[in-house]
Amino acid sequence: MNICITHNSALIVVDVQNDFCPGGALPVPGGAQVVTVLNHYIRKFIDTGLPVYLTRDWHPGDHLSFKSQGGIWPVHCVQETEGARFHPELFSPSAAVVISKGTDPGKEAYSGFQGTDLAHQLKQRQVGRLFVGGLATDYCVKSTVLDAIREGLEVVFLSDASMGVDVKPGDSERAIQEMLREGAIKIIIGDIE
Ligand code: VGL
Ligand code: ZN
Repeated sequence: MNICITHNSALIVVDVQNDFCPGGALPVPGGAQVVTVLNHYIRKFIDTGLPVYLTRDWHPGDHLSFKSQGGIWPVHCVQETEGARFHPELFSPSAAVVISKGTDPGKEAYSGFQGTDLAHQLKQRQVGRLFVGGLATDYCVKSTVLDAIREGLEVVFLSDASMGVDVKPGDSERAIQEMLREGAIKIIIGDIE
C-alpha cells in the first residue's frame, strides 16, 4: 500500500512515555521498540515542515483510572514524575507540539482529542490527513484514531510504530480491525513514497 505524506498531513505520536515502556508502571511489552521507527517518522515530518504532535497521559495523583480510586490501572503518568516523561530516546524537536490529556481527575481520556484542543489546532493548520502511532494500540492509539475519523480526517495507522498491551490476548489485533473497519489505512514506513 503506497501512501503519500501530502501537504495537509500531520503526525501524532501517542503516549511514548516511560510508564508505558518496560520498567514503567504500566508497561506495554516491547513498548520501547516503537521509538526508533517513530523517530524516522518524526524526522520525515519535521524535515518537510509538517506538524508533529506528541500526546502524553498527564494525570493528577488522584485520577479516577487508578486502582486506588476504583479504576482499573496502576498509578501511572502522574504529572511531573519520571514515569510521565517521554521515553529518553524519543526525538522531540522544539517544533513538536505537546498535547496533555487525562488531566481532569474525574474523566478518563484515552484519546488525544478528549478534553484537549487538538481538533482545533488541526483545523487551524488545515490538516486533512493524520498519521498516528505510539502506545498503546488497543487503548490510546485506537481511541485517537477513531476520534480523528469522527473529526472527518483521513487516518493512517502506523502499524510498525505502535504496540499494544493485550490485557486480553488479541486486543491489539481486534483494535486494528476496528480502526480499519472505520476507515483507517494501515501502513509501515516502507509504504511511504
Ligand atoms: C493508556 C491505559 C491508561 C494509553 C493510558 O496511553 O494507552 N492506557 N492510560
Ligand atoms: Zn492513563
